[in-house]
Amino acid sequence: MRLNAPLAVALLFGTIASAAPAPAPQDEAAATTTVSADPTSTLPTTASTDTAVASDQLEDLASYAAQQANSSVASSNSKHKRGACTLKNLAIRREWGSLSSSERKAYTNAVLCLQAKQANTPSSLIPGAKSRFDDFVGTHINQTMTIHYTGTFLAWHRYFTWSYEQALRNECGYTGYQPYWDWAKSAQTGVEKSPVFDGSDTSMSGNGVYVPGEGNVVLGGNGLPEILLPPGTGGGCVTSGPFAKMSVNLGPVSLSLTNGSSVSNGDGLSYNPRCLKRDLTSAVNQRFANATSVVNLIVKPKDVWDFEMTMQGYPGSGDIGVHGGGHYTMGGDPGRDLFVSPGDPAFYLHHGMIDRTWWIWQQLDPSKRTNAISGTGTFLNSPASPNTTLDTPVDLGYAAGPALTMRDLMSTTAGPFCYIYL
Ligand SMILES: [Cu+2]
Repeated sequence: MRLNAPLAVALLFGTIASAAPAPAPQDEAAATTTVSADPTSTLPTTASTDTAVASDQLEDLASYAAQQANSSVASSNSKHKRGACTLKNLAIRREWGSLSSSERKAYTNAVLCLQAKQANTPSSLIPGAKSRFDDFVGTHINQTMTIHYTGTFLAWHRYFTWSYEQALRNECGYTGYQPYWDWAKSAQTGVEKSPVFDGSDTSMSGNGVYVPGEGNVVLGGNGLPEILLPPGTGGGCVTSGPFAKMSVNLGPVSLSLTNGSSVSNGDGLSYNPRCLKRDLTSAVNQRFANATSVVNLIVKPKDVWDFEMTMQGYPGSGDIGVHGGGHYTMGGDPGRDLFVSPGDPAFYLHHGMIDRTWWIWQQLDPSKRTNAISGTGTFLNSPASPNTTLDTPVDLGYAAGPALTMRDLMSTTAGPFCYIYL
């Protein structure tokens, strides 16, 4: 699809320029998280405002989810023997900080390999897509308006992140699995000190060079209250770690700047090589994606509409959710660009955590939540479009294999997927 330029420029993570009527949730709200009597009863039902306590709550929720997922894989194998996913081949995705140095290097080396491999996308379609890595960025740019604030948001990004992990493994010899970035941890330490972004050889590269005198990033407007985000501690090119020399080839499309404006380069599909910029912003991490926010997101919403809207931020609420929170914590270019954000390799660690959060939420009531979908095929249903269903196709273009349906993407241990998070 081609993007409508003024709308594209107005679009930001977590908010839009014009409020559109929200589609009615199509799934019934589950009354409570407690399904099977006992184990969940010891789980937190409200998030502690003390982030140290909330961090423990998050650990409890995550380990409950892992037990739940493990036992469902074990029982589906013994009862039906149909699933390709067994306890033996079940992949475990881990937090970046818990990987060894050599595991982290294996991961970043595989990403560099994808960036050095020829694109599959024909240059007639996306002239700026020069590498396999860019195939993913280009696909995301092309579909931005139909995969955010839609019924496909969670599942699309699950499939996208999984396909990237598969490309790293199958095309670049990576033998590990997709790591994730736990925002709750970096909110405690400060982003610059987190193992994901500390700029060391075993990080995902660090901050950009400090640019003095930056102003605020301004989100919202046009009838919605403005959200002001402070600048971070960087702003310029990333100069250390594995991605110091990488080239961002696509975009910008709707890049928020720190003087309150935004910039675009048309549809963002032409070749526009430039450095990776970051503007690490702990204040954004601590405001929107701390442990309390994550636990709240997991325990409060009882239906998937509330879950996905809370995660992305209800327009006009002043909250950009953990989704916007993570993106704007990275800042820079393409970190602040809703369309081009997968051009920062840390995108996939952020979306690993997004997926993990959804997965934990699903495991709290699997029978009701595994296949719960709410929303339509267009950004906040503007323009109006049909409801997303289990039969809705999800096509990642040249990034990945053939289109799948939503049905295939709802569980991480059925269909094509076989992974859990620790
Ligand atoms: Cu996205």
